[in-house]
Amino acid sequence: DILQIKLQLDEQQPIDKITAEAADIAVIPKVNSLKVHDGEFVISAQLAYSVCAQLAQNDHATAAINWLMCELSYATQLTADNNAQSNLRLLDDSDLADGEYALTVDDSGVTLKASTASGFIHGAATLLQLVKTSEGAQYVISCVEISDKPRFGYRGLMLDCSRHFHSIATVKRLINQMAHYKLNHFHWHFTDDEGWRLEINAFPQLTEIGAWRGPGTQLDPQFSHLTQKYGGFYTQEEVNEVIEYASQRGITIVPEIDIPGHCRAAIKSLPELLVDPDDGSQYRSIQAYTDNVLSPALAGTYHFLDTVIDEVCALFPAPYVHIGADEVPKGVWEKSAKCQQLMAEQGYENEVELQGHLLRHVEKRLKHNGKRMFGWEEVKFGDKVSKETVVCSWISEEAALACVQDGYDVLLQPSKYTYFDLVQDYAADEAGVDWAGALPLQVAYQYEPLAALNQDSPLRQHILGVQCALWSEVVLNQDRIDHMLFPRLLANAEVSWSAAKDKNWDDFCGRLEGQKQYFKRNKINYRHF
Ligand code: TNX
Repeated sequence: DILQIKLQLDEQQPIDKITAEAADIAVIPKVNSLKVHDGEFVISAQLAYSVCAQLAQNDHATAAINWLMCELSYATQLTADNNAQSNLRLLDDSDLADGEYALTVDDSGVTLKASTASGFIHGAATLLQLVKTSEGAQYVISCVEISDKPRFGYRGLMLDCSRHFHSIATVKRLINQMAHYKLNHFHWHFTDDEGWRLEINAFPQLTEIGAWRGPGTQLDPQFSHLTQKYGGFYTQEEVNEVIEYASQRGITIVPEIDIPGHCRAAIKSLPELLVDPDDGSQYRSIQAYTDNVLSPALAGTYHFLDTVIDEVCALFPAPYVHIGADEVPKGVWEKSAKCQQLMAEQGYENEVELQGHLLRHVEKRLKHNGKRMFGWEEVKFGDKVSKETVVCSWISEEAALACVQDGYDVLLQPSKYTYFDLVQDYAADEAGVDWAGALPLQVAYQYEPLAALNQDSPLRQHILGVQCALWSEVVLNQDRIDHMLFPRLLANAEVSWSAAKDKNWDDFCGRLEGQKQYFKRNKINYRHF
C-alpha cells in the first residue's frame, strides 16, 4: 500500500515547561519592517480603544476589535472610549493596500492603521503576539514601529474532516489559531470515502447513512474494533456559525465536495441514484476501495451533483468551490456498458476525456452559481476543463510549474513541503504517513514557492498563494491535530506571508521560542522543539 501508516495512539506527553526566555519581538510570520525603540507600553486592567470617524462608518475595524477583546481577555478588558484618552487607536489609512497594516507602539499606547477589515485583523494578530509578561507580572508591549503586508493573497489550510470527524469546537479553535498566524482561507474537506460530513437538505441520507461507520451502520458494519457507531456531521446551521466565526477573523471558508473519486460514502448513501446495477467494473483506488467512483454515464449522478452543488453554493459565500477530481483509479469505467456507450457517442478516446465530460458539467453548474471551480492537480490532466479552474497543485513543484506554463492559476500545495500528515521524523513513536517522505519543520520552512521561476516572471501572476493540508487518516483527535500542525503550520504561514529575502531559519527558530506562551495559554499540544 502507498500509505505506510504508523498509527500511534499512545498517551499524550505533557506540554513542556517554558524554559528558554521568550524572544523579545517574536512575531510569526516575520513582519516586513520592524523598528524597536526603548521603552514599553504597560497594559492596565482596562484598555480604552477608539476608532476614527471613517472607520465608524465603514465598519472595517469592528471584527478586529471584537477579536482583540476575546483574545486579550486574559490580560485586560477592552472598552470603547472615543476621546483623546484612548490608548488603542484605530485609524483608516487609504494609502495602505488590502491586507496591509501599520502598527506603532509608544509608551502612551498603540496606533493601528489599515484600509480594510483584513488589514485590521492582521494588525491585531501582530499586536496579540507582541504582548508579554514583565517582571511585576504586568502585561506590556515593547515600543515598536511595524509596517507589514502579505506576499501571497491566498494563505490556506486544509483540514480533512471525512477520514475522521472533527467537532465544530475543534474546527473553530483551529480557525482562531489560523488568524493568529495570518492565514486567510480554510479549505474544509467535507466528503471522502470514509464519511460524508455536510448536511444536504435534499438528500438527508448522505448524513444519516454516509456519516457513520462501525457496528449497525451501512458504511462499514464490519469494523470490529468499534463498539458503537462512529462519525458525525455538520448541520447547515452549524456551518453557518463557522462561516460567520471565520469571517470575523478575516478567514474565507472554501468547501470541498470530492468527486468523482473518493465518493464511497455518497454511493453507499444514495445507491438508487449512484449505482448502476449492470456495471461490471472492477477497480481498486489508491486507498484500496473498489466502490468509490461516480459514473459519468448515469442520469442519477448529474441529479446528485447539481442538487449538491446548488446547496453548497447557496450555503458558502466564498467565490470558490473545490470539487476534488483527484485519484480516480485506472480502468474504472472499462467494464461499464453505459460508460462505453457514452464514450462512443461523444467520440472520447480515453477515461480522462470521459472524466472531463463530468468535470465540465460541474464547472458549468458552478459558474452558473457565480463560483469558480477549484480542483486537485488531476483536474487539468488532458486539458479537460477551462483555464478559469484553479489547480491545487499537490504532486510536485515541477507539476506546479507545468500548470502555470499551461495558463492555469494555481494554489501551491506540494505534498513533500505542505502535507502535515507526513511524519516529522522517523523516530519509532512519531505519528504520520510517509508516502512522500518525512517532513521535518525545517523542510516545511525552507519551501520556496516555484523557486525555478524567476522572481519577475509574468507567470508568477498565476500563483494565487500557498496552502498546507492536514489529511486525517491517522489524525483522530484534537491532540493529534495539534501535534501535526504545531509548529509546522507556523513555518508554512511564514512561507506564504513573508518576503523570500526576509526568511531565515535561525531567526525563525528564535521567534518560535516566543510562541510557546501562546501555545501554553491555549493548551496547544504542540510537538516539542
Ligand atoms: C493524497 S493529495 C490524497 C488524500 C490522502 C493523502 C494522504 C490528494 C488530492 N489526495 O486522499 O488523504 O494523500 O497523505
